Formats: sequence, C-alpha cells, structure tokens
Amino acid sequence: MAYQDEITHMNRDELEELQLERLKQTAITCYENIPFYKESFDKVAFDPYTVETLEDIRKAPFTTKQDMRDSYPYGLFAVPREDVKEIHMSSGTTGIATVSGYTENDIHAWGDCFARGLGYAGTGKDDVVHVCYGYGLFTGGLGAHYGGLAVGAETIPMSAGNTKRQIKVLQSMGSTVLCCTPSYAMHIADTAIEMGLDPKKAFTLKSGIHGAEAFSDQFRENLEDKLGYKVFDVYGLTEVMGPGVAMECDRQAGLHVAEDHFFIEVLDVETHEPVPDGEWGELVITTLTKEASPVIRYRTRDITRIMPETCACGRTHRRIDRLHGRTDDMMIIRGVNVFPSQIEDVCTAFPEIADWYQIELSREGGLDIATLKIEIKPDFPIDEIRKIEALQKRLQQALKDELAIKIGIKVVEPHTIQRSEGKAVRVVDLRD
Ligand code: DLL
Repeated sequence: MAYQDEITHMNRDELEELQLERLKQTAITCYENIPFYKESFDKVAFDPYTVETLEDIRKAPFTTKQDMRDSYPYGLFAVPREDVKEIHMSSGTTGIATVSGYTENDIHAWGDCFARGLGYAGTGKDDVVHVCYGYGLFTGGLGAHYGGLAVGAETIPMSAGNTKRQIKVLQSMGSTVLCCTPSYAMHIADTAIEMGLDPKKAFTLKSGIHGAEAFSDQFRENLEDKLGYKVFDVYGLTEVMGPGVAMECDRQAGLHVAEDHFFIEVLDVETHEPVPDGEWGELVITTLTKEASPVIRYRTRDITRIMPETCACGRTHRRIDRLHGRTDDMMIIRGVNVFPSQIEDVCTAFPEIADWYQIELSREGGLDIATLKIEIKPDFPIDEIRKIEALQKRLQQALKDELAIKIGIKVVEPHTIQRSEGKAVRVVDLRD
C-alpha cells in the first residue's frame, strides 16, 4: 500500500461530494474572514451561501498575483495570527513577494500531498530522501521534507548548493530519492562525472522528484540516463501551498492533482471560459482545505490541460499534463509564440550539446532577435570550427522545422552558462 492509497483511489462521486462540501466551506470562510474576498464577492454579487455545485465556483471572481501582492503581508489570512505556524513567500522577482501561511493542519496536509507523490515513486520507510531544494522561504525544501517525514523515510535536509558536498552525502548516506529542481539534478550529475565518478554506480538513487520549473521529456530522459533512476515530476506553487499540488505516478503520463485538497479549472487564456478536458489553457486553482491562507480561483498563469482518460495506475484523482511553461514565460519572437521548453526539446536531443542552454532576447532595428547559447559536451570530440559550424546549422534547421522561426546559435565555452542550484535562468531578456 502506498501512502494514502485509499484517498488517491477514492470513488469519483464520493470525491466530488467531498470537494463540494469543502468548496462551500472555503467560500464561506473566505467571505466571512477575509475582507478582500467579502469585497470582491459582493462586487460581482457572488453569494457563497448559494454554492450548490462545483461549477458554481465559476461565479466567483479570480484571485491574481497582484491581489496577493496588494494584500502583503497578512491581508489574505483567514485565521488569527496565533494559529499561523509557518510562513513561506515566493521570491517576488518583480517586487513584493506573495505570502502563504500555514496552520498546523495545513502543514500536515502539505506533508500528505508530497508524501503521496513519494509513494507513487515507491518510497517508504526504508528509503533515504535527500532534499536539496532550497530550505527557507522557498517552499521546495520544507515541502519535500514534510513529505519525507510523512512516508517515514530517513530525510536529509541538505538544502541547495555546495554540490561536491551533496555528492559526498549522496554516496555516504546511500540516498535513494533525490528531491531538487531538474536543472540542479543535472548539475549534480555533471559535477559527479567531472569528478571522475559514474553517477549510476556511485549513487544508489532509485528516483528523483523534480519540479519547480519546466523541463522537456528529452531533458528528463538525459537525466535518467545519467543518474540511472526514474524521474517523477512534481508541481506546486507558493500561493496555494507549495510542491505537491500535483505529482506524477510511475506511468509518467501526467500529474495527479491532490483533488481532495484542490479544485482545478483549465480556462481559455483569452476568454477565461473553461476549455474541454484535453485542451490546453490556464490552470486556475481553488484550495479546499487550506486554513491559514485559503485562495479562491487563483490564476496560476501556468499552461496545462486536464488529461481526459483515467490513469492506467488506477488512481482516480485527475491528471494535468506536464507544464509547457507559464503564460508570462512565453516569448513572442517575430510574432511566433515560443516556450523555452520547446527550444529545450530540440537542443537536448543533440548528443553533442550539453544539457545547458540559455536564450537571449534582444532587439535590433525594431525586430526581436533570439539567440540560443549552447555548450558542447566537454568529452565530445569536436575540435574543428568546421564541425561546430555544421552543428550550428543542423540545430538552427531543427529549430526552424519545429518552431518556424530563425534562432541564432552561439556556441560558448563549457561552463560559461550559469548553473543553477534552484530554478535555472533559461531566458535573458535584453529588450527594453
Ligand atoms: O516552485 C514550488 C515547488 C517547489 C514546486 C518544488 C515543485 C517543486 P514557486 O516558487 O511559487 O513554487 O513557483 C511556482 O513554478 O507557477 C510554475 O510556473 C513553476 N512550476 C512549479 N512546478 C513546476 C513543474 C514552487 N513541475 C511556479 N513544471 C509555478 C513546470 C513548474 N513548472
């Protein structure tokens, strides 16, 4: 039995009944305890006492990141401060951070959600969970940590950074599960190789629980090849909890949403109307159990789709597809919409190219110019300019075939693209 199997296999009618009961409660709690929600519900005449079906929540207004910023720090809390036991914040690259609060129950629910995903990966009491997501205000470290504790595994709070030490501890503690961003997992693997180790032999890893950033199927395959383990995608965001909102099972075919804790909608990016299952749109999340900072219809800006079929693993919680990226990650290059992950898909399929890349956007004469910086693998025998030029041409053609735009290719010296300990910086925008 994996962790909370009985919940992840719940009969769908019962699950939806539970969702409805929790949804009604959440809407009322928000209305009664958070002035922001009282005002915003009243503005559109949404009466939380009349919610009768799950669809009724569509009458409620959205909550945006800006609403959260405007309410910084405690404006969206539904409980008195003495009931708040933990705080996390998003990094807030564009200014004020968003805050998420947790009561004791919220922390347990969070651990449960992450632990389910660890269970999907076969993790149990005999495992050693090595957590090198950052600890601190970022939700990655502690979210994975609470999950590790909930499944009863030995949990190592490494946090991110000091890669050589990570490698030593992975070896000496016999870690079996690696929790970090996919780009940091790649950096650990590459560093181990540079140290003369074969990560497949040096480590005893069975699985990696990787998320917090988009990564292509090819990147995943390259990681699995290097580390000799299986990669499971994990999705989450600070505003609604942190990692564990949705996690992948061993079918590697989409992420099961913890539907007893979250109600999801996928909406057309422009009309904000729901799209049919199977179609891509923006993920909107309503929390169903969060006590300290519940959220109604949070616009995640993440693009995904609800996978229409039931998963072959037998779990009844619906799956969302792996994320392409965020609406705000999408680059418009000469009128064509491009996600960094589409570029990653193409370049990581070239065996000569290292798994590090960066896209630089600039503007020349009013036109957008995209340049893809890549490194060649240090052990790949390309020492002639002629061969490098041929590689550049092949890559440029492959990108053109895939994306219908011309992207400049710049081969840079090994190790010049910044390695990440957390989320990788894939796009550098030098336009005004
Ligand atoms: O990244 C929480 C997290 C930590 C998730 C560890 C998974 C593992 P934030 O820093 O608030 O929280 O960033 C949330 O990251 O809206 C997505 O755009 C992106 N993201 C998270 N997970 C994935 C994923 C954490 N599996 C934002 N694939 C989200 C693609 C992801 N993007």
